[in-house]
Amino acid sequence: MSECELVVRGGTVVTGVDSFRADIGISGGRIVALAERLQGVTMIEAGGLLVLPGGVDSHCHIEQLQDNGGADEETWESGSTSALAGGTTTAITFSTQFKGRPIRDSLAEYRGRAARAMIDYSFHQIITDPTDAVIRDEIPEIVASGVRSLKVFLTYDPLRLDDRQYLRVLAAARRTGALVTVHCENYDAIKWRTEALLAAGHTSPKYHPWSRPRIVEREATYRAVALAELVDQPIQVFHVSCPEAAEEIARARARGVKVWGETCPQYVVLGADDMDRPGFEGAKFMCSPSPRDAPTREALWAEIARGVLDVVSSDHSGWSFEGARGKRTNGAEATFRDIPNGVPGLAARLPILFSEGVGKGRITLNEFVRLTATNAAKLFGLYPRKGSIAIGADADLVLWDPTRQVTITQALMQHAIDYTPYEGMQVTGWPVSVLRRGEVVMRDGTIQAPPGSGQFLARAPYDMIRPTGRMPDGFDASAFLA
Ligand code: DUC
Ligand code: ZN
Ligand code: ZN
Repeated sequence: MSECELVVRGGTVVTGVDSFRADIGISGGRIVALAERLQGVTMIEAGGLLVLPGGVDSHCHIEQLQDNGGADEETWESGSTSALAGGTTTAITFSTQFKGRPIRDSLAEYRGRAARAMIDYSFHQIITDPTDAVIRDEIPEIVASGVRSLKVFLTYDPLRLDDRQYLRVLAAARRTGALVTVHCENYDAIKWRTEALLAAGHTSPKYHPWSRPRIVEREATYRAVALAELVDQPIQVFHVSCPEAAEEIARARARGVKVWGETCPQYVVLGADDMDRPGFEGAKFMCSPSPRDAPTREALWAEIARGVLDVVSSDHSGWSFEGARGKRTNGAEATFRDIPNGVPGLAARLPILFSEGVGKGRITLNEFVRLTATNAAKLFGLYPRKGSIAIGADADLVLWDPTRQVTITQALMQHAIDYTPYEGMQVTGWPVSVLRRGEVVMRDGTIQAPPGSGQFLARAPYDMIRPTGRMPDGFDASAFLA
């Protein structure tokens, strides 16, 4: 065959199903050959290394717009840098809806900011106010533009939807061919317990998990899934933190409901006890749902291994610790209710999952690839362009040293946030270089991609999220009501 522009030689190629020795030939940013002894104009040696598809992080918050006119501390440049440092080449982030303002305006502003990305990207559109105009006009328009997933919150002021609003979004998604992703916690139960905890003087970060025990997640997960079943609309449950919520997903799947579950590194390695560190330190670990206890973490690994939770995203949502912004935005002594939720984890995602998962025998190497790249690419309509090593796929590759021992530090994360909750954690396995569409964009932690070199990924209709056609009494209410 003709000479390739670039060949990655001598590595062990790992996909979601296979591991094999092959050279990878790349031309025009795509994989054009998988064979022995390929020749390229440029050769990259991968002997002794694993060659993985670039990580696909389908849930992270980067430069997300806020209703006060600001945006997340993590910019597209810092967020891309951190992603590439950790072996992630594609991310799906969030465009927000501000009540009373057209979504198309905030989406356009967000797209403008994302134009500085160095990774490839797509968006979920958050729906906070499903007005008639949003349901009839804006959602179809947004989905047609390639933003083929909607995000809803069943808790959090001022984002949460009530059940009727959630049904409206499900129905609109069904009509337009979008996936709905759901934050599942019970709004009133959390509010009630939070008020009681504060009245009792329990204000420190330690009480954040007390405000939202596992049952509030199970309840909301059950409800989210039941209403999705009623409408016959596929959903993904975000950031599952406990086996009770996973059980609701598994039961629905067994009945043929199209529901998928995601979890994140913080739920398999951090714990509620981290929020009990002295002083304000616990705020560093505060995210919702809350990290739980050791038996829960082990139960989550089991749900990952049996495929109920089939995507591990970062839910990277950074708030710096020092200074008057970030975690202290509502004061240095803010109660757990008023401390912003979220932990940064873009760069740590692959190393933690590899080390704690593959390294400790909880998952296989191919499962690791499925969980960190392939399954998200499939579920969000990016496959096989992303998430695979196959002829025609984008040449997004991670050269991975499975034996390298690293202590995670803030400096290695290369994000804009001023801490990592994983500081000091020992991992085995680390990305040594990253290719994005055939260009070397990271080598030994040094990022070589110019801002603006990332591409927006418009997502076309795809089969995986096609409704089943089954609904109670065969009556499609979504066809009659906007
Ligand atoms: N919880 C979310 O739902 N999103 C961002 C961060 C968090 O903790
Ligand atoms: Zn969420
Ligand atoms: Zn999130």
